[in-house]
Formats: sequence, structure tokens, C-alpha cells
Amino acid sequence: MTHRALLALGSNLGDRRALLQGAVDALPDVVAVSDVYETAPVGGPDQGPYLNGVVCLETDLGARALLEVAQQCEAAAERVRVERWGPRTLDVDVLWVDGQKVDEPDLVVPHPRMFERAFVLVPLRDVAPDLVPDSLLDSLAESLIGGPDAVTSLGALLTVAASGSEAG
Ligand code: A4P
Ligand code: MG
Repeated sequence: MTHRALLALGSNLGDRRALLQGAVDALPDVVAVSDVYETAPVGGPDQGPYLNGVVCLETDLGARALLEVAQQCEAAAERVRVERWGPRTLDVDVLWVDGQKVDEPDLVVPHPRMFERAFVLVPLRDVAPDLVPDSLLDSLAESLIGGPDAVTSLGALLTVAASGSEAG
């Protein structure tokens, strides 16, 4: 039996769009992708704007296996960790796995900060609107209207391979 899983993608170094697409291509069991959004960096040092998106999987992998796959994608993007919340070629976070809760030192699911962040919630709404209730939309209003912290859609830039996911 498969279940739904949602993973967040972020990049603010290198060819950001190609790095996000590379992750979509490498992830197993992808069924949908959000629009791509350009977002102002939240926290961390002075750094450039991010591209963010969310990917929906229909998979039999659990949260821990998904973290391993996420970290393989980051390694393939030659991500170098210098400081927390610092610039990165690729960040892949496990946001949510239907029916699963994990609270361990190296893995917390649902992602503890997902419901506070417009750069997660706005793309999440594209692929899993049931997880972004109207009450949360109010808190997103400023990010949606514009201004320096706006989350701006660049449109449907990511594609899911038509053959689906069984090959990987
Ligand atoms: N970890 C625990 N739970 C999870 C999970 N559900 N998914 C652990 C993924 N990893 C999880 O992550 C640090 C450790 O978190 C990992 O070793 C893993 O075992 P990391 O990717 O090495 O470092 P990080 O991403 O800098 O840390 P963190 O705390 O995950 O950062 P956040 O909260 O994800 O924020 N601004 C914009 N506009 N767009 C962004 O994408 N991203 C961040 C990172 C900050 N500001 C941003 C963005
Ligand atoms: Mg991360």
C-alpha cells in the first residue's frame, strides 16, 4: 500500500532551476510538482534569493527512507554545509508523510517549521491544499501580495517524467 509524501525543495546557489528539476528527476514515485516560487531568504546570513517548490510522492517509502533519498539528492547536487540556514545548491526536506509522525534527533516529521513559512506553504498549497487550511492563508497574506518578502510564482517550471517512478 502506498501513501502520500510531500517533500520541499530549495536552492539559492548555482543553476537553481536545473537543480530543482534534477531533484524531481531523481526522486522516486513523484506524482505532482508545485509551481516554482522565487522567495526572499528567511534566517541565516546575507544570501541570495531562493527558488522553492514542493513535490508530491505516492510511495511505499517511510519517512526515514525518504530522508535518505533526500540526502542522496543533496549530495548529488554537491551541497556543502557551512552553516545552518546558509546558502545551498539544494535542500530537500521531508515535510509530511500521511499517517506518520517521527520525533528523533535527526528526523522530525511533520517538519517542525513547515506551517510557519510562506516559502513552504504557498507551493504546498499547489499540490496538497488539504494541508493548508484557510486559517493559515490569512497569515500568508503579506507574502502573497508582494513586497520584499513576497513569494512570487515563476509558473509551472518543473516537469514530472511521464513514465512515472518504477524505474528508479
Ligand atoms: N532533519 C530533521 N528533520 C528533517 C526533515 N523532516 N527533513 C535534520 C529533512 N531533514 C531533517 O538539515 C539539518 C538536519 O535536519 C539534517 O541533518 C537532518 O537530519 P540541513 O538540511 O543540513 O540544514 P538546514 O536546511 O540549514 O537546516 P534546517 O533546520 O532543516 O533548515 P530549514 O528550517 O529547512 O531552513 N529561505 C527561503 N526563502 N527558502 C528556503 O528554502 N531554507 C532554509 C533552511 C532557511 N531559509 C530559507 C530556506
Ligand atoms: Mg534541510
